[in-house]
Amino acid sequence: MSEELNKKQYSADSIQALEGMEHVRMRPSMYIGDVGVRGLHHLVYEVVDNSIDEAMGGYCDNIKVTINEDNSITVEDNGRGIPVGLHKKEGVSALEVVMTKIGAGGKFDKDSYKVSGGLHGVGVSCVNALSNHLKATVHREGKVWEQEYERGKALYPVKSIGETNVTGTVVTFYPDDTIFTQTTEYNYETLANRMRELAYLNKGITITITDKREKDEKGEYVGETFHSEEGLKEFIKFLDATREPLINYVISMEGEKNGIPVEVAMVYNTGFSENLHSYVNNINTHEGGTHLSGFRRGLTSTLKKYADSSGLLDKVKFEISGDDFREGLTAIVSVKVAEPQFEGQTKTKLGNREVTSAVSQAVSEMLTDYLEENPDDAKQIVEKVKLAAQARHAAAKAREMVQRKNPMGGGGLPGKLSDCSDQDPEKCEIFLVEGDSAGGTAKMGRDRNFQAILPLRGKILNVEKAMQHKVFENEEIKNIYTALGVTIGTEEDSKALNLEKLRYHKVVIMCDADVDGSHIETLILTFFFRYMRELIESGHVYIATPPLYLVKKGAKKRYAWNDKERDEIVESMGGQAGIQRYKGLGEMNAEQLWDTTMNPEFRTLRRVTIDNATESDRIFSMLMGDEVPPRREFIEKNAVYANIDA
Ligand code: 0RA
Repeated sequence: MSEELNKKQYSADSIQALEGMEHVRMRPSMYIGDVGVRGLHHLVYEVVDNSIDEAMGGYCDNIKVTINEDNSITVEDNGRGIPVGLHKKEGVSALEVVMTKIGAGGKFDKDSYKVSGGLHGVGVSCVNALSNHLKATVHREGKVWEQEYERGKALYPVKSIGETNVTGTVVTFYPDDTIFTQTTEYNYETLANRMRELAYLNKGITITITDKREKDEKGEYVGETFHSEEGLKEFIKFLDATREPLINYVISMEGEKNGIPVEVAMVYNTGFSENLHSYVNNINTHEGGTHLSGFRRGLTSTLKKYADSSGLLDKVKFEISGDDFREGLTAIVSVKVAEPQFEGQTKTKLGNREVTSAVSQAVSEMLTDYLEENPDDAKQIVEKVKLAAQARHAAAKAREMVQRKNPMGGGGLPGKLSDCSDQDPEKCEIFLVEGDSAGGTAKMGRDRNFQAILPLRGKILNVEKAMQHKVFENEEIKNIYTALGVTIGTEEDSKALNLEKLRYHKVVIMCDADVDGSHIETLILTFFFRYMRELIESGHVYIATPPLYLVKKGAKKRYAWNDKERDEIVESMGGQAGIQRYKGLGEMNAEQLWDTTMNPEFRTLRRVTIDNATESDRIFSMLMGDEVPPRREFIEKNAVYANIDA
């Protein structure tokens, strides 16, 4: 009995002890999502969010983020400075409470409107817990205050180290490499993209990012300054820069509805895809939710009402659906919700019911005014909607064809597919291979038990520039649908992808490591991004990485995936080795392809993720769209393969 009690007591104590900072270190993923690249970058967002909060309260307009030479991060703002006075309940300075108590972040400032905060809203104390070392410097009340921490524990009480005539907070932290075991190296572009996004979402703030690890041609540190006076209105121009506008005007509104701050901006382009981006408290809600439903509802009802009453639809015989109003539409919806409920697989779907009608009303008012004041634009939009409806009817027919040929529908698998024998989707993989000849090699090299091969002929259709029915009529694309066993339309959503009968849990794109190969890879990814995004989001899409070199000396043979590796291998062989550069998969024999690229024991597959859907959307439309200059610039900046072939 007493032993029993002891046990209970013990576990209660251990839970107590684990509370807070220790728990963060023990279960970091619970707080920051993961301890990979994403989680590492999340630390920065968490610290910056505190400064954004301060800015949203109107106390700060300048935020500086620096990647230091040693990969530590400094975030600096010109806000009021975190209070350093005694926190009565805790008996230490408020700064120490903010930095070392989980969930304490700024709770003692009830008046300010706090809605920002990272994906998990865990606060800067989490960052502290997950850092080897962190230093907080506060400029406040004429003095400079400082406190340092190791793995979340204060090294000394707050001390004054000098005088100052400004206010603000500076935080420098070193991510703990025993927690972030994969990497502690920051990616400039990832951070810069988020800072740009934050600057657009919070107009008026200036956010500067500097990378002290790298200098440009002029000998200056790499960096950018982001500042937007017009917020979403400018954001949408940035997102749609490579598309051809249908109307030369950004429709936008900003205001409060039922106590919920709502901001919306939208434009129509001549393209066919729908690009909706939504944010709640500066967080990108990839899975949408009630705010996006409100947007759709407001848009459809207002446009429909206008089109009906203006007589523009008088001679139209077919029915017009909600989707038709969104073809060629790029829109951003940003709301601030005091107590957001996040749902969905990745917790990025807003659940708060009250938000739907707030956004819907806001959009209706905005659009009604706009349509009345701009009858010419209104007519253009309605004409586009009519065309979209027409095309949708054609697409529906083509899509039926895709579905009828579905393996479960009895239509049979594509003739070009070399299927595997195992029937368990979880164990099965399909390789989408560029060209029939590489397809042949892959077919010979594979393990036919669980690996299927689908050769794709030449360049697949650029879906970014094609109307929907053309996409569904395309042979290669039909083959992909049929081979994968996925269909379009679920009970909930007629356009959603149905993955229930997915036949392979790994879908691997295998292309040559050259310019053409990477182009084809981009075309296939564009197709997946626009038409099978759920497949990417559920983690089923991978890219194979064939080696670039074979290094030979005598009987010794080794493969290299980049120049550095090649040189190291040559050196390890004592120099003077023969080097073969693989120009394509076709130059490898079946055994080599298996050894290097297909054998699960030795290969490297890169899983495709959508880190930042907003940026991905922009890049796909740029890479696959009509305008050449931005594409050339991107390719030159990212020309891994182009250089090799030059
Ligand atoms: C609570 C109260 C006050 C400032 C802050 C929080 C604050 C926190 C952070 C985090 C990063 N930068 C920050 N700047 C300010 C001040 C309350 C007052 O001065 O009355």
